[in-house]
Amino acid sequence: MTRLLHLGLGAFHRAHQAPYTQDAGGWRIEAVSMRDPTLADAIEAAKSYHLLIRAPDGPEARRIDVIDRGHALSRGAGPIADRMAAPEIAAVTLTVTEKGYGLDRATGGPDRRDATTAHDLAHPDSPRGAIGTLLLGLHRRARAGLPPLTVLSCDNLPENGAVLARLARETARITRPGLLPYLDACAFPSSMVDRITPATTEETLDTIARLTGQRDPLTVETEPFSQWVIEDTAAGPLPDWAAAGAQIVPDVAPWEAMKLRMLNGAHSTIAYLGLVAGHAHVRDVMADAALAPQVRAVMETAARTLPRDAGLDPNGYAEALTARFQNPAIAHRCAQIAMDGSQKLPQRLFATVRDLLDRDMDPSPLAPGIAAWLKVLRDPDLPVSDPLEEPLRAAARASDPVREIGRVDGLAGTEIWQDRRWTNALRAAMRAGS
Ligand code: CS2
Repeated sequence: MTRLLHLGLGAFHRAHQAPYTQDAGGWRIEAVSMRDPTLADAIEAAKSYHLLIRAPDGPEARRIDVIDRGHALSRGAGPIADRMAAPEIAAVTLTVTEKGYGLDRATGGPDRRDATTAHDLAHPDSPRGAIGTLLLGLHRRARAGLPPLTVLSCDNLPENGAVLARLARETARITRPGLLPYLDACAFPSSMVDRITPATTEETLDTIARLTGQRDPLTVETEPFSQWVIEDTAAGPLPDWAAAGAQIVPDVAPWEAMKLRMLNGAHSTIAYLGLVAGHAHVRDVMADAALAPQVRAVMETAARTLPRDAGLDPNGYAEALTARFQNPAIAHRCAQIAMDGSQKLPQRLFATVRDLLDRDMDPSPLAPGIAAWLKVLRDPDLPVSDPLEEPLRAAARASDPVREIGRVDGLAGTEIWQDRRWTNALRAAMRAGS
């Protein structure tokens, strides 16, 4: 029976939560494509797809057939909300990307500058975004007298569960105050998700055809490594994800901090250093003798900000990350990781800088990546896909970009841009990289 409703049918869901759910057994998924209706139709018609798992010593194919139905949000939120209000549904999971939350990080509430969010606040019965759809579904579910749901964020945001719970409440306060008690009864566990999933290319399809005899257009390529750490709180039953290898823990925060700051912080650094140096892929940056030590320095510096008593192994993690980034079989494009910097850098790098400054530690190892970000923003020939592209590019091109970036409306975590210890480090990195 379908018991999980997932928002965000992108490659990451298909490479991460879907295989965990298949391995857990018994549960089936109904998934919503937030943008592309053809993907929803294709998944529903095929009822399966391939994972192409790229180990350094050769690829392996795996068939995933745990997704039964596909919905397209662009065709209207109503049918999706109705499914959320079906008695057999017990949990909603989300991979809608950082910007998909429409979160105002300064308030924790909805960001009215975001067009989708503004629309959903004005039209809560015909939402176009993730939070509006979730609230419409929960509203119908509450009205039907059905038990509350577990709502599990699987996006790369720190304390993603708590952030989502607060955002849902703040939004409901405006659009559906009557829903607040029901929201209180739902559970919003936090989770740390990890699996490198480059965008599918023609080469992905050629390889899967070679391995399986079928050129499956729904193939998703990924790495062998996979990790999922889930907070131990729920409103009802969940799949036995622990049996499938997930870690269920009382507090996800240390795991999230390690992953966001070490993996994603290094990843964004790689992406911008790579774009500036003319490298297409992560592995090329890792093979560049001038750049690889800078990446390693980001990991090691981020590790100093992690809690010491949480059972983490940051040294082992850095070793493993280096090998994952070097994986010669994975062609992960710098341009893919570079997108949406304004949504990613606050938790990946700025928060680390802030913690270093608070402890009177040197943040300069994090400066080259940010300096490269500014350089990318200044270069009209380099790709920037970011909801704040216009103001960021303008700030980066100003005569004093370091001062102006800290003033961009909607960019979070910018307290550090007032601190001379950070701005001096950044200016030095900019001079070194110019
Ligand atoms: C990447 C992540 O695209 C990006 O910004 O840093 O998607 C990264 O590959 C995953 O978080 C790995 O788990």
